[in-house]
Amino acid sequence: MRGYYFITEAALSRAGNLSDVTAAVAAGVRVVQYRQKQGLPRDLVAEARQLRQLCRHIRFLVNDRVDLALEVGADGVHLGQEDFSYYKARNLLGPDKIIGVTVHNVAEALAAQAAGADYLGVSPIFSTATKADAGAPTGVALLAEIRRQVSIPLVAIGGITLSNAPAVIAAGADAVCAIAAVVTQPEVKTEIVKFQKLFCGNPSIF
Ligand code: TZP
Ligand code: MG
Repeated sequence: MRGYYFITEAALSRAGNLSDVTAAVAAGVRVVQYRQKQGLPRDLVAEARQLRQLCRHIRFLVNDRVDLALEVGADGVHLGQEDFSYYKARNLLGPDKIIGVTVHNVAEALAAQAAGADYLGVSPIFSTATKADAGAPTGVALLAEIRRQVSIPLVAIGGITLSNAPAVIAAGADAVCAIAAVVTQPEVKTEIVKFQKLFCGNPSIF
């Protein structure tokens, strides 16, 4: 599991989620997370279905919404600490779906791994304006400490740019997500490819 992890962000996107996800797939990402906090349920289902189709050959995860993930046949969900409980999600999704959990410290990381999470999102590594309630930055030192203490894959997120991503990867991130640095740019595919190149060998996730 190494490479760029794509998360949609319609509020910042220049071209919209469908265009961005098409670009991400063309750039060779192996996982896309649909993160959409606002909208009518029927609109979310319709968009998630389209994205699921675009991501039919790669992993497609849904942020927060276990119901939406089930409805569109997603490969799994990504849950924050205040979201749906891991155990309830696992019961609803079954043993084979992917469940990622956001963690902010070592204790949360150990708890999520012990519960059975498939990967951890460590966030925010640096300060970010993209998520208002992201909390205090962990820095790369805490990422490295989490890397020492857990064995499941780590996805680093929050304030990551092409300049600081090498330090994040060196600290032990298996994958990085950089929302603003990618979806605000005119060529989303080109930007993602730049991140993919930071990973030695064949970038792949899961
Ligand atoms: N979760 C933790 S930080 C964050 C999310 C979704 C936003 C990251 O956005 P950016 O623009 O890469 O800092
Ligand atoms: Mg959440």
